[in-house]
Amino acid sequence: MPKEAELTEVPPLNIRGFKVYKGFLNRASQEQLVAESRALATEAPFFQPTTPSGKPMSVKMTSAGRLGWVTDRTGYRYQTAHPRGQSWPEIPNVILNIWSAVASPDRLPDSCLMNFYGADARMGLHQDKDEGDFEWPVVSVSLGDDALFRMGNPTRGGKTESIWLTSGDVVVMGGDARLSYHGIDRIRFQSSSLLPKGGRINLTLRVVDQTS
Ligand code: MD6
Ligand code: FE
Repeated sequence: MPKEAELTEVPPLNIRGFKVYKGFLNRASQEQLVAESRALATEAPFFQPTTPSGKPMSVKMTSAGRLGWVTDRTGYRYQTAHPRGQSWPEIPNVILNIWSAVASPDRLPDSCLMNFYGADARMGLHQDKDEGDFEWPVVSVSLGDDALFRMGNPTRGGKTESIWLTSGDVVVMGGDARLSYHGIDRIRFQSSSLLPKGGRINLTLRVVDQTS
């Protein structure tokens, strides 16, 4: 298990259930995850999602696991097939091991969403609420360029606080933070040498189906 770092408490973000493990993955583990991500993208190519209103998102997206998250004119949802029709690849064990270490080995995630951020990509404030079960956290892994992560509240509006996520950081949003609004304002393009051409990969792990 690539656990190299202790939990770093992030003092300004004193929200129960929100945890940032700074530097959870060392360089070798990050490189391994990049290789796994490339293999996933070969099987399940990145596509450009559009919001239900028809606006293209600035990130490119694909998934692994039994269920993948998609968005188009029809709406936001999880489905068993890539937009091109094939089933999603399995979630690699190295990614599941991160979940087991920071969430729980008792219930593995159904879905791993992979987002790619180029120079000008961002992610507006959103809640992750298309899952059928909010008892489990959402776990995210940052690879590549630095990203300014903004954390809000369980309802829209109000005060937000921001932190820079860097390559190898792992974020856990559970408990009171599970349905909090959050997003990425911008990345610092080519701030990391992990991806030679620059950019950022974010992997988010989710339990979608209710545990019976
Ligand atoms: C990102 N992250 O880091 C976007 N969601 O690119 C998320 O949307 C996110 O980091 C749920 C839990 C943790 C996250
Ligand atoms: Fe999210």
